Amino acid sequence: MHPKPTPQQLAWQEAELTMFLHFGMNTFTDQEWGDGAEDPAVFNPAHLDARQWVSVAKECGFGYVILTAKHHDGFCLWPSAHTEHSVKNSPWRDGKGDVMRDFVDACAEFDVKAAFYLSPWDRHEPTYGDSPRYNEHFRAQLRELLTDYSDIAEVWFDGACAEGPNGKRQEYDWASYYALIRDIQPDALVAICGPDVRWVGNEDGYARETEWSVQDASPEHHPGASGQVWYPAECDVSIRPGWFWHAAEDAKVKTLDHLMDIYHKSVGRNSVLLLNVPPNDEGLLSDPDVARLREFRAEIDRQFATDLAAGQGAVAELTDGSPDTCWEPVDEATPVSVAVELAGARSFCMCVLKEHIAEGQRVERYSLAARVEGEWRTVFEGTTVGHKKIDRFETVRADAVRLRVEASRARPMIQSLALFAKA
Ligand code: FUL
Repeated sequence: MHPKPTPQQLAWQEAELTMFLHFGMNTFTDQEWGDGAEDPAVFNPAHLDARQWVSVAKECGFGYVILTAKHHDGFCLWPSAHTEHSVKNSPWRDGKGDVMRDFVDACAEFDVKAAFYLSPWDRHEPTYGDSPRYNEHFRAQLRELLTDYSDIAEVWFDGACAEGPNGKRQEYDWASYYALIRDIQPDALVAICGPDVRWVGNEDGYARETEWSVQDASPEHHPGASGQVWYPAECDVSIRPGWFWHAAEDAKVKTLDHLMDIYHKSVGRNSVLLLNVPPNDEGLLSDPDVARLREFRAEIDRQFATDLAAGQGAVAELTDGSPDTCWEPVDEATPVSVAVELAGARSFCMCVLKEHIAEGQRVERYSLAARVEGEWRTVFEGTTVGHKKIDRFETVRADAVRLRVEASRARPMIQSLALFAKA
């Protein structure tokens, strides 16, 4: 009755941060969208080091990394047997290199989940637009990737679609792509044009204030399903203006404040943040990007270093920091509230709430109050909570905080309530 996440969806959500690596032909041609006529000879990243990409991702707290195995220009970062348009015809490592292999090996070494982006829109492939034939070609590439590279945690499809050389619009056979993925690597999530992860609807990195992981099944992406499904949001955004690296954008890496705003409005709004950090034409993440990522990690750690509610109050389930316990009121009626008494007056300006989403998402509306010199003062009113909700308000000095669930789709299950001062 209440849709719940699969173990794979839950693990993905708990990781909170995914890194996107847009890398390929465009990195060398200074383009965002190649037309497929590019010469493989221009692909030559002299110092390519996938271990650098993944070690930086790991160090900065990203649990998943997605590589663009093939972008719209059709150039494959692995030596596909189904096209000549790939690394095998590039001068890089004398045509013996395989970016995908280096990437998955680095992910295994650093214990980060490996994922790939495979563009259905292919501007190089001659069969594109000849729908059944291209679907077969696309499935062959998918099969190749899923068979030759193990432990793929996520396959990311965007929806770009166009006419092929025959002037006909390609019709993607999504259901057959999903069936193939489920068959070969059943634990892989299928994202965006797929049933497991939902695009939030913009490329700015921002979720809505109200963000439900429970959604109506989409006829296209949930073939055979009806009613509601677990379909959590992902916010994709690039650390630079473009998705691919361009020398001219080395000075346009987003500021720390901008990234923190994105973090609060994505991870802090029940979504996963998919942050793109594009390797450069040497095959490395650039210094300004790496420096900003480290600042980003340090700032998250600083803002959420000390939970002033940890271990406080009589309702231990709420403040014990355990993902396995939660506060659940005895009866289902709302409004219902719970208070956390602090050992004394504390100043705080952020509250982090988490629902026990293993059992679904329930809270529809809530308010937070702080007891200031004996009087309860409302400091925040919100709607959905989900995996994590970060609320910011004017600093108050209070000796208790109260969560009141005003409306809920079922008995609320609140996993934690945490309080933070502005670091
Ligand atoms: C879009 C693509 O057209 C962009 O180039 C980029 O890959 C973005 C993440 O998805 O659909």
